[in-house]
Amino acid sequence: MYQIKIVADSSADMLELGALPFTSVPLKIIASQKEYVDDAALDVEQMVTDLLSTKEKSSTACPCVGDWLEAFGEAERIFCITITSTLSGSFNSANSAKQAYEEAHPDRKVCLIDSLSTGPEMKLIVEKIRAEYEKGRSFEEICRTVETYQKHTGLMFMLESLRNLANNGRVSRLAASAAGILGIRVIGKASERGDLEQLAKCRGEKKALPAFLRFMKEEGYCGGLVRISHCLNEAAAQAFSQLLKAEFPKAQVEIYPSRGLCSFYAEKGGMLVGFEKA
Ligand code: X90
Repeated sequence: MYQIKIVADSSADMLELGALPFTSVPLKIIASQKEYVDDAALDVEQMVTDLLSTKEKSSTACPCVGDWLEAFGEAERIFCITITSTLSGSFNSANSAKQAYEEAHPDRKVCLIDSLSTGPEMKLIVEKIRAEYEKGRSFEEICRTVETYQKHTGLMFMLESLRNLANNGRVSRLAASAAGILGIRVIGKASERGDLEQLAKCRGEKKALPAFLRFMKEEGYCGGLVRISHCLNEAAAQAFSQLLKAEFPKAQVEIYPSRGLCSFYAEKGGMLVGFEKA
């Protein structure tokens, strides 16, 4: 069997992939006093706490071409997954790295995937690649399968604040102004274009979670895999998982804390849900 390597930027919230060669390429979070590298050493909770205590604007930076090339290493068949190209330059620099890599080594190949999403939806894609590889599928077959799979996965979010998204021009000020009002939760999804689309504003998590599930079903969820990442809000993730399992007892749900990049934008209390859909 041929050997593959999977490379994803750190917005996938993944640090390793068991036995398969995997590298996470960190984005950076840049605050006035400090730069945080979104790698395994980052203390996410500390970063979120630091950022909450400052009024100054912070920003982020995507990996550069060299970062991607370094992660590709000497692998011959690479699956490379990025955060949505609509909101980040990560895909662009990965694409330049792919061109350079394939030109320098004509026998090597990079299958580059624009997730048009982030976080838990990227994790589903990575897991799909692993499953197909373990079934013995060829590199080309897996590339095609992933393209189809992406049409059957979605990402939804629940956020308490859109401040960092608005400060960095990733959503409009108007969209951001409702969140930030005490108790308001914004529910939305990754649109087909790969940006944020607002679905509803709810007062309080108690109302938001059932609404979240209703929207998820409207999006086509019918019992498939679910991946939930949260920024310091395990309680909401657990409560949501219970609601979901009450209707879909066989649903396979995984809950985990988001890493740096997603925690920066989802902010304290935020929850991201990646799911399979019809
Ligand atoms: O290149 C960079 O500096 C990174 C910019 C990333 C901007 C958006 C990150 C969004 C993270 C927020 C909720 C989910 C949104 C899904 C939209 C596709 C998480």
